[in-house]
Amino acid sequence: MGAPADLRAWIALLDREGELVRISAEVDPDLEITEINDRVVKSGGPALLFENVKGSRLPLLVNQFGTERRMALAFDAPSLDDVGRKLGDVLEMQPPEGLVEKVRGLQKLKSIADSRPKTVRSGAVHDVVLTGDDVDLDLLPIQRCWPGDPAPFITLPAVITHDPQTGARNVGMYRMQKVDKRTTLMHWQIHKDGRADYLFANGRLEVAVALGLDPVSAYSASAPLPKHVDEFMLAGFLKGSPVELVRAKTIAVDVPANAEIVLEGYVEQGDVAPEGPFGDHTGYYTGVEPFPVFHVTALTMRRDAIYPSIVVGKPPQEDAWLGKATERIFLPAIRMSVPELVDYDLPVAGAFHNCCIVSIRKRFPGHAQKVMHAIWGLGLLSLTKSVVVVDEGVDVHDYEEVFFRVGANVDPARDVMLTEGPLDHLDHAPTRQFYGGKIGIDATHKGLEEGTRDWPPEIEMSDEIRERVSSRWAEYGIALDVAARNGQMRQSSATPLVRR
Ligand SMILES: Cc1cc2nc3c(=O)[nH]c(=O)nc-3n(C[C@H](O)[C@H](O)[C@H](O)COP(=O)(O)O)c2cc1C
Ligand SMILES: [Mn+2]
Repeated sequence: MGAPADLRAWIALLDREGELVRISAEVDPDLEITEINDRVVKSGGPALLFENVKGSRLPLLVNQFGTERRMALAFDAPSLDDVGRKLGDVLEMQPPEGLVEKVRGLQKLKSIADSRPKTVRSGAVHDVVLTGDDVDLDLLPIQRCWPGDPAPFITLPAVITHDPQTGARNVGMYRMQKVDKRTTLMHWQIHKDGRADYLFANGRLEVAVALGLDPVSAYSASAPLPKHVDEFMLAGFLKGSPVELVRAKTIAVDVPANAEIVLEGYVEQGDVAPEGPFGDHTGYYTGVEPFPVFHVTALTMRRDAIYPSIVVGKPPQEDAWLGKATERIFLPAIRMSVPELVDYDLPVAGAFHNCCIVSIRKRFPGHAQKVMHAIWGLGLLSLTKSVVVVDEGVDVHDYEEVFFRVGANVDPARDVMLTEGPLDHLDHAPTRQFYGGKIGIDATHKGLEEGTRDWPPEIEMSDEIRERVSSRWAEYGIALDVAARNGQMRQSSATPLVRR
């Protein structure tokens, strides 16, 4: 079947799977949709297609990614870990031995070849083309998400730029505050590739913004790839078919041919305006800062275009699942440089940059500290504020178990490392923006090798007794809800989101 080819195929799939509700009652994009969506997201409810949004003829789709099931469905995969394995298979490709392996190797090479975006001559995104004075962002049902937001924000865009020096494409997801009919702001944070393209520009930088993509392409805009890697290539690879691009109408940038909506335009060096405040994924309002002004030169759309939106706020929100997809998909890539890493978890409540729990195969004294430093040196993970390291065999997704290890295995005077480094653009806690303290907690076992006392053995029942009790269980006549027994100690607000 394959991953959905465009937003419409995705909506049809969601519908068939009972994962979509159409709402015909008129709703206000000013705050009302946020409150409706918030209740649905928090109860694990369906994607919402609002067909009658006040002030616009376009329907609005929200919560398309709001559960683990829908996120896996988007990739046409049984689970997010399967998507990660697909990438891992290619990263860890070895010279094939024997015919079967050679054929399998060729299939992998084909999947890499397919990942290259393909240029096509025309696309449905150009059904409607508005340029110059006809450009009117008021046509779109842009949400104002939270009471403290000063304006509506476009929240689920794929922003396409090219590196002025190398020509390499970059696609990123950055919120865009609406200023007027033909202008928005572009919230490029300082650590992001999109920002770097802008800073390299000598004067003007052309920018295209695609709205309403197939779910894998939309996801890929949020993926933390190295700067020189095109996010649409990742999308093509994960979809198993190339992203189809068509030349934009007013700028020299290619845009997804089947996007619902595209905004074409430019930003210019020195042309900035105050952005925010914005009710952010940190759970707080991000303050006002200057950001580049995006001038829209064309608005193109499919006939009966559908506008996509997402609401961030106090976690958990829909973006939790975009983050969890990244966590799972990038595990094999992280293992390429940190092979001792068994698994990791970025708790949703930690807004992704606040906390990272890793389990490692510990081999030598200081190994946990090595891995902390590796995390603090890896791509956007480098912004992580706290790293907790546990031994292999500890389930990093089980926060009760992690808490148990931290409590039991840590001598705070010995196992807590405080250091400093770059912090997330949105982190309001450090005294200085962008830079501050980091904490590493080594909750692995220690022992004589690391200069501590002998480490005691953990309590485990013997296999023999376990098996005996299992086989005799009926005899005892004790009725037990097995799920409850296993889960009893773990039921808390910290129940992990990803269960495998
Ligand atoms: C819903 C959502 C909204 C986001 N908003 C922003 C934003 O406003 N500014 C930003 O710099 N990153 C934002 N991000 C994170 C970036 O999309 C992400 O870091 C991506 O890797 C950036 O791509 P780049 O490194 O190619 O620039 C957002 C992510 C999601 C899922
Ligand atoms: Mn990038």
